Amino acid sequence: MHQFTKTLVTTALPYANGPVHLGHLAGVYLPADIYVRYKRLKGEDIIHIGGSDEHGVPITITAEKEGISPRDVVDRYHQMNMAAFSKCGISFDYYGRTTSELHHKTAQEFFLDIEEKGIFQRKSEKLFFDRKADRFLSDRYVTGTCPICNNTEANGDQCEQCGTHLSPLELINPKSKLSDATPELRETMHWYFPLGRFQQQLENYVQEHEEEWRQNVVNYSRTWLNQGLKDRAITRDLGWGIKVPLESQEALGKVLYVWFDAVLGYISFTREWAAALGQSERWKEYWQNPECRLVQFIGKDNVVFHTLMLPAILMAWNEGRQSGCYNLADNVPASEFMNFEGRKFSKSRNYAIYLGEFLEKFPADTLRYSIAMNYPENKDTDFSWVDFQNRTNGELADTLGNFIKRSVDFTNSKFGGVVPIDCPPDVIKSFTVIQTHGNDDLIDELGNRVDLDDLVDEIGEAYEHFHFREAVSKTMDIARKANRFLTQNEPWKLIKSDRDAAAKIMSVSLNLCHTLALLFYPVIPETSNRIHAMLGFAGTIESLIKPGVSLWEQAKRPGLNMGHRLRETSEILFTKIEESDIAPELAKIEGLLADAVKREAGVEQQKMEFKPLISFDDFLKVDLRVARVISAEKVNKAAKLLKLQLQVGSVTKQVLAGIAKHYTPEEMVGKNVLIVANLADRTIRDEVSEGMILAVEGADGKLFVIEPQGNEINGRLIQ
Ligand code: B3M
Ligand code: ZN
Repeated sequence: MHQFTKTLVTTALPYANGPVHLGHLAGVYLPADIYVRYKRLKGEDIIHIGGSDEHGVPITITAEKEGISPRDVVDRYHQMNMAAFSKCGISFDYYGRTTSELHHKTAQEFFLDIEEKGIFQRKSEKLFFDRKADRFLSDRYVTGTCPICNNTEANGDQCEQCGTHLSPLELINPKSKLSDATPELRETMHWYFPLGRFQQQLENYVQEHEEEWRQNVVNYSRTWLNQGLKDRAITRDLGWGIKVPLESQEALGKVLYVWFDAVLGYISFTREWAAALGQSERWKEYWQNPECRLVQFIGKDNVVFHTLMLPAILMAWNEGRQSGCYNLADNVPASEFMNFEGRKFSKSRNYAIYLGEFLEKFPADTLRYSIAMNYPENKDTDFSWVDFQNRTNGELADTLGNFIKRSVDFTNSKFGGVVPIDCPPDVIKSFTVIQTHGNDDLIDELGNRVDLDDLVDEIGEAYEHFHFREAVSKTMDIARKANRFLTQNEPWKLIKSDRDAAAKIMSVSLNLCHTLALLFYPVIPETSNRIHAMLGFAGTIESLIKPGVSLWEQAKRPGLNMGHRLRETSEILFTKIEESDIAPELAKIEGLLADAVKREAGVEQQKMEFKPLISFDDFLKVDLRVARVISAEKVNKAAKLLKLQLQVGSVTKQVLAGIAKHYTPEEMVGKNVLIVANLADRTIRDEVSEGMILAVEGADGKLFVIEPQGNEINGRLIQ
C-alpha cells in the first residue's frame, strides 16, 4: 500500500439555501471530524476543508420563494451553517464559500484549460425561454400539466403527483414560474464535458480502489460506468453562478453548471486556507503531492460526482502536464442515510431537526456521541429521541460520567486530591477486577483480563477504516470496564482495612480516566477537555497536539504518577435527559408526521362522518373469507366493472367488482382477496354477482383491494 505522509479531508459542500440538519451531520461532517481529530491526536499532518455551495438552481429557487436576492440567501445560510458547525465542534481548518473571488478564478481556470485543450464539446438544443423575464428556463422553472395524470402543477423535471420524470417539453400548457408567461422555444448552445472520453481511465481508477472503497461507492460508480458514460452539459443559462470566462457572443449569459464549480471548491478553499496562513503555495503540498492522501466524505447521493465527475475533470487538467497535476481521491467514504424517527429527513418538507436548533437545547457532545453510535456506514439508520435519551443517560452519564466523577471525588476526599501511588504501566495495561479484598496483586488473572493495548489498537484500526460505530462503541466498552473495575473493587470499603490496596485501585482508576479522556477526544472533544482539566492538567488536549507525537499511543500509558494533583473540584459531565425534556420534541414530531401524511395524500384533514351504528350481532352475520382470483375480464359496456372468477375452498364464485379503473384484469389474476361470501346474489348488466370483494378508498379516490398475504385454504389463510 502507498505510504502517505499527509491527509487532506474534504466534506461535501452543503447548499447555502437552508440550515443543515442532523442527517447531514451524521453522514458527512461528524464522521469527518472524528477522523480528523483522531489523526491529529496521532500527531499526523491532516487538514479538513469544507464550505458552502452557493450557486445553482437550489439557491435561486429559495431566493424567489422568499422574495430576496440569491446573495441574501447565501449570506444568511453560510453564516448560520458555519455557526452551527462550530457550536457542534466540527473543527474545519477552513470553511469557504463558492461565491469567493478565488473560487471563481479557480473554476474559470479549469474551464479555460479544458477548453483550450479542445476537450469540451459544444451542442445546441432547444430550450424554453421566458421573454418577459428575458431568461432561459431550466427544468425546474417550468410548470404545466402532466401528460400522464393531468396534474396541472407538474414541474419541468418531475410530476410530484404521479412521480413521472418529465422533460419540460412534455408538459401540456407550459408556463414559466418566473412570470406566468407561456415560454417559447429558443436555440441555445452549451458546453459539454465528454465523460465518455475518460471511460477507460475511470474504470481503471475505480478498479484500483475496489478492495478498499465501500461497496455502495463501488456499486454506484459501476452502475454509471456500465451504462457507458455520456456527455454532460457543464454550462447553464442562468443569472447566478460563475460566468463562462470567454468573450464570445455565445458565452453571454452563461454560467458554469453548479456541480462543475462546486467540486472544484475543495481546491479553491485549500488555496484560501494556505493564503490565510500567509503561505500561499502550501496548498500544493495537499493537492499536488503524491504523498498526500485525499479522503472525501459525502452522502450516498453524491457518489458519482466524486468518483467520476471530479476525477474526470482532474484527469482532463492533468493531461499533458509534467507538473502541477492534481491527486485523485484515495477514498470516498460515502454514508448511507440516517433517518429521523423512521422517516427520511426532508429539507423541502421541513421534516428535520436542524443542527443549530438542536444545540440550543442539548450539548454538542451528547449529540455527537448518539449520532456516532448511529453512524449509517453501510445501511440506513435511525435517530430517535428515545435512543438519544437512553444513550445520554445510560452510557454517557451513568457509565463514563459516573466513573470519572467517582474516581476524582474519592481521591479528593480520601487521598488529599493527589494520585496516592505510582501505577506501573503493566498494571494499567491489564487492569482487572480484583474480587478478593486485600489482594494487592492488581494483575491477578481473576475475572476478565483486559488488555488495554489491544483495545486501543483495535479502536485505532476501526477509525483508520472509517468504522466509526465500532470504534466509538469499543471506546465506551473501556469506560464500562473501568466503571466495573471501580465498583467491584469497592475502594470505599477497602480503605478501612487496607489503605495501600485502595490507593492502587485509585491510581489505576485515575490513569484510566486519562486514557478515556484521550480515547474519547475524537467523538466528544469538549468532554475530554473537561476530564483533562479535572485531572489537574493545564491546557486543553489540543494544546498538546504536536506533529509526530502520538497522544493516541499515550492512552496506553497514561501519565498520572504519584503525587500528581487533581483539580480540587469535580463536575458532573452529563446532565440526564428527563422525560419532560423530550416530551415537547416528541409532540413536535407527531405534528410533523401528521402534516407529512396529509401532504403526501394531497388533502386536508376533513371532518369525519360515519354511517349509522350497527349492532355487534349484525356484524357477525357477515361471513368474511379469503378467495383467490382465478380469472378476470372486462365487462362489455361497463367501464368500471371487472368480472372475477374466485376460488373459495372448493367453491367457485363469480363476482362483479367496480375496480376496472384501478386494476387491469391481468393484475387481478392470482391475487388473494377478502370477500363477503354470504351476500345475496345480484344481477348487474345481465351478469350475476355472488359476493363482494373488499377494498379501501385512497385519499384521492383510488381503490385498493385488500390483499391478504399467504395461501388460501378453505376460505382461510395460511402463511
Ligand atoms: N451541494 C449537494 C448536496 O448538498 C451539493 C454537494 C456539493 S459537494 C461538492 O447534497
Ligand atoms: Zn403526473
